Parts: sequence; structure tokens; C-alpha cells
Amino acid sequence: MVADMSGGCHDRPASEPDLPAPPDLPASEPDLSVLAEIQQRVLWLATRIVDAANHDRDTGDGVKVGGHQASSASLVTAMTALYFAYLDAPDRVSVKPHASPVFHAIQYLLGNLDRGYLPTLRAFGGLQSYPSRTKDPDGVDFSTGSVGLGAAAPLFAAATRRYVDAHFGARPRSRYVALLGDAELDEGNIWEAIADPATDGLGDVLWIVDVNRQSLDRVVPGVRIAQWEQQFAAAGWHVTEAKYGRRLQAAFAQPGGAALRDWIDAMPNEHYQSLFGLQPADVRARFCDGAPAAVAAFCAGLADDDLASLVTDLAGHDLGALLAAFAECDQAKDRPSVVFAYTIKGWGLPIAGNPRNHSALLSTTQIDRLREQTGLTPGTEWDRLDPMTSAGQWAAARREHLTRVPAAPAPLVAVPDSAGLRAGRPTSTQEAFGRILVELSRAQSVAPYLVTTAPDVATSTNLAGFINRMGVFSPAARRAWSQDPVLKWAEGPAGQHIELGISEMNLFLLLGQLGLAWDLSGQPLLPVGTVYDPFVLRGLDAFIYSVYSGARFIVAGTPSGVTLAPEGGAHQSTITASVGLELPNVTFIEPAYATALDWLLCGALQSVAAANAGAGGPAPAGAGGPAPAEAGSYYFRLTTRSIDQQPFQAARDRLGDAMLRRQVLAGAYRLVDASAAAQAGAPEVCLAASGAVLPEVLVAAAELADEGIAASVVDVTSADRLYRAWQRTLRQAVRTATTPSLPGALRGAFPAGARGVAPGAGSPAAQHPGSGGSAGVPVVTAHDAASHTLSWLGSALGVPAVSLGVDSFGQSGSVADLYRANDLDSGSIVNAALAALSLR
Ligand SMILES: Cc1ncc(C[n+]2csc(CCOP(=O)(O)OP(=O)(O)O)c2C)c(N)n1
Ligand SMILES: [Mg+2]
Repeated sequence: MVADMSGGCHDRPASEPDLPAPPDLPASEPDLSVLAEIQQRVLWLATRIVDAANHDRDTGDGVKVGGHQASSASLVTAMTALYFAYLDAPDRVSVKPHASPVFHAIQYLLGNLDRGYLPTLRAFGGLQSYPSRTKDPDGVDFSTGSVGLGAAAPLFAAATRRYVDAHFGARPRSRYVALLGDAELDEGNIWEAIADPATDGLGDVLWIVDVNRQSLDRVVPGVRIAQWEQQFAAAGWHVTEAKYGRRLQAAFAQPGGAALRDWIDAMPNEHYQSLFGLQPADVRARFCDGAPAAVAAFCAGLADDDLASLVTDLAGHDLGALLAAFAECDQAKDRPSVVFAYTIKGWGLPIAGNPRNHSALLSTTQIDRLREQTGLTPGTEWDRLDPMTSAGQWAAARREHLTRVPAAPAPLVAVPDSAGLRAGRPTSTQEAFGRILVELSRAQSVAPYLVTTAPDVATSTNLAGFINRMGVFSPAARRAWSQDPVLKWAEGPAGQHIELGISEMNLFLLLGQLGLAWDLSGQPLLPVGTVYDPFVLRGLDAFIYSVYSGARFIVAGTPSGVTLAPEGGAHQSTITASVGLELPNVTFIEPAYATALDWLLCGALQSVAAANAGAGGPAPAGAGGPAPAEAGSYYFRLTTRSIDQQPFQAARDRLGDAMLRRQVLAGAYRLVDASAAAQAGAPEVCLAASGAVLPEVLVAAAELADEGIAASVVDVTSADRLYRAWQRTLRQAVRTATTPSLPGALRGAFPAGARGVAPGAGSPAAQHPGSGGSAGVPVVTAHDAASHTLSWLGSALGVPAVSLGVDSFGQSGSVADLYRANDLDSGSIVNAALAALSLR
């Protein structure tokens, strides 16, 4: 046609609103006239919530508040049908970002949101502009905002539930619903998600596309919908439409009606949308512009007003038609379903169908008129539905129907402090990572909860050992047609690796939902994903989406950096360390040695286990002391470069396991301690480095020692934890107007003299002998990543610093070639140390 015209439910909130006890109702069948009354109130409240944000509050800063009345109106009917007729308590819903006011209006009418929130859309501490799991007060199931991601999330939540049911027993059935805008279908991640075999056959998924034929800027050109429908069908989805309203359907059945239908079906979006801005008297000429005579003849039998409302009668605003479409989808139990619901952007508002209406706001006069049409006054405008009316009673019954039984807290998964990896011979962190997972797969307390996933890089990121032991997940057992003596690829319902096609978007969306399984499926998991490190950036928006949503998981980016030398610039990551450091809710970790990785990975799993059990607090203390209190996800940046483990063993012998583990977890430890030489009077320098470059740094330290310079080496295992510790003390000082102290993690790892002009409280520079002068011991940082990532250390320590790293795109070569090209060879590090000393 016409062209392309062609949440959740909630645990009861703490504060009970003043609703009466639900009456005894013959509840199951909704009365459409009651639903129609409810949807008019939803339309009013959603519109007024945006209006209040813009007109009732003085922000004092002159910045437009905004909001989306037209995008909201478009989904009022579908969301009324869902929440007031279709959904059951276990169902989960993702709401199109710009329809958040509709969601809040509905939660308010259901009694799940206090009235005081209604005028707080987009205010600090108020209702978020787009649905947020972590910040909204009324039980958002899926955060949305970056279009495409929130829509795909329920698909991965359903895949997660399928996995959980297969491994831990079936839970009460949930349906996973996504409400998405038609222009969201332009986002590639949508098609990546539906094409992946990991999402095949998910019969509990229902997507509802709000086909209002408009995006932000324009009327979507031409007729797209047939292509979209074919793409869904080709991916194995059940596809249906809610297209023509009942009046249009009746018209089609009349003589001449077929021509009318054909005409509407062939009409481009632009032509169809232009009808909405017209007075009824002008609709006939525009509608019939270019039409066959039969259409004009059919229309001649209708009065102007009737014709205008007939040709814009769309099923997306027909409650009965939508409920019928949803019910039809429920019958398709072996595959996901999508309903293309034809709607009007701005439905029921004076801005309906206007191509410029995306951010349009009703005037105060228009709001006054809408209030009056809804039968409200300024005194009653925020009221809930009158409990004495059928609509009020129906809302109360739905509130009961949608109330979830809170899940019992899950027992804490006991993760050991160490997987007991034996690390005598030279090894890489990537290899150690694979071996640690194999060790953990032998630990009965942990193994059942581990689930790994990768976008077609499982074997090349060393997950093969884990996969050999635990198998690959498939809802049904699959025959293996070839036997590989090294890698068993046994697929069946007991498998604990979920393989994805090459889509880093899908990786992070799946990790996000696995990491929310404790909430959305009542089952804590320990999700671990792997990805080639440069392609973390390919999935970055989904990574951000998932951690913004509060998901906890572990991802290993490997191999990383120019150390992946022969692979060349397209595979060498440079800025990922900075991304890891800066991403909120993510702890970035880049160890160099296998045992450090063992402790750090177990610590991260402990923290994920604690958070996913709903405990939320710090990880339980292990023998070596508690892992830092974090409630987010973990990003390990690893390498395939095999390095000698002896230097770590030496530090272990010198510091002892308890102290060393504490420092490794805190973010840094002293790998080489040159303080004795410094105390004997040698000029002192500190070399701080992360990851694969440590061997060059150790050689440089030895060369410096030969030249009579005391060079300590600090292995920075987590620049993120160090930086956070530093920032915490600074912010604390800023907020309390006191002198900042140097955080313990920095104090413990860096030589006393390297804490020159930024002394800890009570430890002024002058107290440090051998500090080499008032500016303290200079620092060189070295990292196979952008030099910026560690460059702040100089400032934190208050000493001169020279930062070495990779600040241009990589290229093919040997490790030595690439390190030389980026000044990461030992000679350059020595020169950097001399330069740093000269800066004192
Ligand atoms: C990834 C991303 N890009 C751009 C935007 C800005 N944006 C918000 S809504 C929108 C248009 C959405 O159109 P549609 O999905 O059809 O929703 P409608 O408002 O028409 O219901 C755009 C481009 C965004 N939120 N996310
Ligand atoms: Mg749209």
C-alpha cells in the first residue's frame, strides 16, 4: 500500500499508589470500548508529560528540553493493546526510545509509577528521555536510545532464555516483545541479529514495527515495506501486517473497493503522507491525483469528511486488529514473529502525519484543546483512571495480572581466587586465558555457570580447549559430519559455548543479555566472550549499550596491538586500551603474565558472580584479599606474544603471593625493584608498562642498570583501576576542599621517589631519599596502545614523564620491526629514560 503505509511488567514498587483493591472482574476478555477509553488517556498523559517537561519547568539554562509527542502518539494504540490486554507478567518489552512517555503514562495508569514523576521527564533524577533499565523508576526491561540496539536486545534475551531453560530447567514462559520505529530497520545491526543462526526458531519473540512512514528528517521515500517483509521471511520469521482499519477493509469489500485498495497499495509514502496535512475538503483532489477513474468513482460516493477519515484508517490504531495480529503471532511457536503495524505519526494530535513533526511540540492552546477533548480539566489532568469506572477497574485488574512474583535470590557462585594455572614456560596471555578457562571448566562450583561466545573467532582466540570439554550449544543435538582430532565441535543442548556469525554487534548484544540473565531469566551466568581486539570498536555501540543497561560479563579482546605484527594494520588495535579505560561500568585489564591473568580473571569472575547473584556489592574476599569492589563488566586486552614468565616468578618470590596478588588486582606492582641502587645514590627512573612490551622494558631496565641508573619496572595490570583510584582521591579532595592523597595502589607499586611532587598525605617529597631532586623520579610509560593511555601517570605521580606507544596505524612486519617503528624497542625505552631524567 500505500506505500509503506503499505515492558515490561513489574515487581511491585516500594511506594504503593492510592489504588483501590482490584474488583472482581470477569477479567480475561478485554472490552474494546474500555481499551479505547484507556488509550485516549494514555495519549493525553504521554503528550502532557512531554508538554510539562517543556512548558511547566524553568531549567534556567536556555537549552531546549524536547521530547517526542508525535513518535509517542504513533505507538499509543499498540502499547495500550499490549499492556492492557496482551501481556502476561513474565513477558518482557523493549520500547522504542521516543515512546518512553507512553511507557511511563501506562505504568502510571497501572499504578507502578508515582504521580510526582509525571512532570519530571528529562529532569535530573526524573524520568529519563529514553527508557533506562538502571535509572527509570518503573521497571524498564530493556534500555533503548541508540536505535536498532534496544530492538534487537529482546531477541538475544530470548536466546539467553532458551540457553537457561536447556541448562537449568524451564522457567515460566516469557514472551519477548520489541516495539520499534520503521526507520530503525535502516540500522544494520537489526539484520545482523535476525540473520544469526543463534536467534533461529525463537517462537517467543514478537517485534512490532511502528510503520508511520516517517523518520526524523523526512517521509521515508518510496515503498520499502515489501523488501523488509521479504528479508524477515527469508530469515525464517513469521511476518504479518496490521494494515487496514476495519472501515477500510469494509470499503474494499464493496463494489469498486478493489481498485481503491490497489491504488492505496501502490501509492508512494510521500503522496500518502501529504493527505494528513489537508482539510477534509482538499483530501479528495490530492488522494485521487493520478488515480484511475474507478477510484475517483468510488470516492465520489463519499462525503469529504468520510473520505478523509476512511483513507487514513490504519490498523495500527485499531485495537481489535492489533490484538488479532498478536494472537496470530502467538500461534507461530517455532519462529520469531514480526507485525508491521501501519500507524500515523502524531495520531490523534494536530501534528498528525506532518513530515516535520518528529520533534514538534503542541502549543499551549493545542494542549488545552486536547485536555478538553479527553474530558479533563487542569485540576484533574494528572488523575489516574477513575476506579469507579470500567476503565479504572480494568486497569486495576491488569495491574494484578502483570505483577511478578519476585524471584528468590540465587545462591552465590563460588569462584576460586585462582584457577591454579601452572605457568613455568614462556606463554602468551591469550594462551593462558584459554588454559584458565579449561581449568575452571573442571571446577564444579563454577563450570555450570560459565558460558562462552565468540563471533566466529572462538578457535583463533584459544577457546578450543573449553569447547572441547563443554561443547557447543544448540537447542537440539546436531550430527557432526566430520571429526577433527584436535577440535571436537559437538553441538547439542548441553553445550556451553554459543557460536555467533561474524557480527561484533551480535557478540556484545548477546553478552549483554547473558549478563542480565540473573534478572530477565532468574539465572545468574558467568558470560565470557572473545573478539579480535580491533573489532571491539566494530561492536562498540552494542558494548556501550549492554554495559549502560547494567549487564555484567567478561570480554577478552585478543590479539591486540602491533604485537600482532605480520597481520598488519587492519588487525592491529591501537585505541582500544583508551576505550577500555574510559568506558564507564567496565574495568579494563591488560596483564602481561599468566599467573597475574589467572588471579585477575578469577577476581573478575568473582565480581560478576557477586553482582549477578543480586548481591551487588564487592566480590567475596579470597585468600589473597578481596578483589576491588566493582559492579560492572570486564575487558581483558590480551596478546599472542609468548613471553618469559621468570620475571613474574622473581617478583612472586620477592613479594610473596598475598602481597603480589593484592597489588596485581589493584592495578600495578613492582616487577623490578631498583630502590637499593637508588638508595646507594644512583639516579633513579621508573619504567611503567602494560602487556606485551614488558620484555623490551626489562631489557631497557637492565641496560640502564649497566649504565649506573636505577631503573625500577612497574607492570601496570590495570591502568583503569589505577586511574580510577587516582581520580577518586582527587574528586574526594575537590568535593571536600581538602588536600588529595596518593591512592594506595600507586603508593604500593611505584618507588617512593617516583612520588615526587604529588605526595601522599603526610609523605612530602622531601621525605624520600634518593628522589633525585625536587621533581622526583621521572617515569617512562610504554604500551602497545596509544601513548595517551598511560601518559596521565606523570601527572598522578607529580613527576616528569615520557610516554611511548602506538599513535599511528599499524602495518605488517616482525615484532621487532613494529616496536622499532613505534619507539617501543629497548633502545628507545633507554633513550626515553634518559630524556625523562633530563626533564627533572
Ligand atoms: C543510532 C542512532 N542514530 C540516530 C538517532 C537519532 N534518531 C532518533 S529517532 C530517529 C528517527 C527514528 O525514526 P523511526 O524509527 O521511524 O521512529 P519514529 O519516531 O518515526 O517512530 C533518529 C534518526 C538515534 N537515536 N540513534
Ligand atoms: Mg517512523
